[in-house]
Amino acid sequence: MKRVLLSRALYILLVCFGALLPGVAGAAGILVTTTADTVATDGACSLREAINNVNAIGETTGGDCIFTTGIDSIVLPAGRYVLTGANGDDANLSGDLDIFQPVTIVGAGAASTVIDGNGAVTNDRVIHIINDVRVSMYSIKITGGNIAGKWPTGNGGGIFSRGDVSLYNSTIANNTGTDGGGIYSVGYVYLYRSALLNNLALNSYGGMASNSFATVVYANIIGNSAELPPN
Ligand SMILES: [Ca+2]
Ligand SMILES: [Ca+2]
Repeated sequence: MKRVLLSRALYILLVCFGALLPGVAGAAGILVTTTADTVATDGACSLREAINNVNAIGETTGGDCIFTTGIDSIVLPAGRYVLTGANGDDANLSGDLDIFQPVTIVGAGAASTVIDGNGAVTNDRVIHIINDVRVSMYSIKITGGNIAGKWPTGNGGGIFSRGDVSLYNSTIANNTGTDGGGIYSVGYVYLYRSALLNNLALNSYGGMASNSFATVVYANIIGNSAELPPN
């Protein structure tokens, strides 16, 4: 009897925990099936195409990526997702990934699921959260963003967010931006068991700059640098 009660308590705990982690348990997700940064009806679902569906709240990929009502997450298997194309658009066409709607992106581990901004080629950051929406990322590494220019164009080498961004078990490493080498956020930032490593600000705030509140729990913030002091 005691074992049954314990099991039921554990089940309830897990259900409650799952409810707190949208996209991780019990929610529908878009499965990315290629590491290539392509937008083409080719039978494969790229990360950029998955984000296009989230942004459109509908299916835009000729059936390559699923989309059904209630989709709230993108599942990103292990691999290196290298971004390509020019910077400068805010429509998720190329360069940085432009996100307009709430979404949870779930990787396989910060050591194995890597989104590489490829800034040496794109001259762009990695992730751009355009609207004031909530974006959560689990078990992902964001690296290789490289963007310069006056505010706000050049800020946030890894992530520029106008929404609420949460990172769980994730790493933001080796990104470069004008202010906020790793992250520049207008909205709230939550870092849980995550790391800001070796990011560079060409101006100020090497690891992270936030105009709002930030909560940092069990984080490693190491090796970030800025070329100018905060003004
Ligand atoms: Ca495709
Ligand atoms: Ca872009």
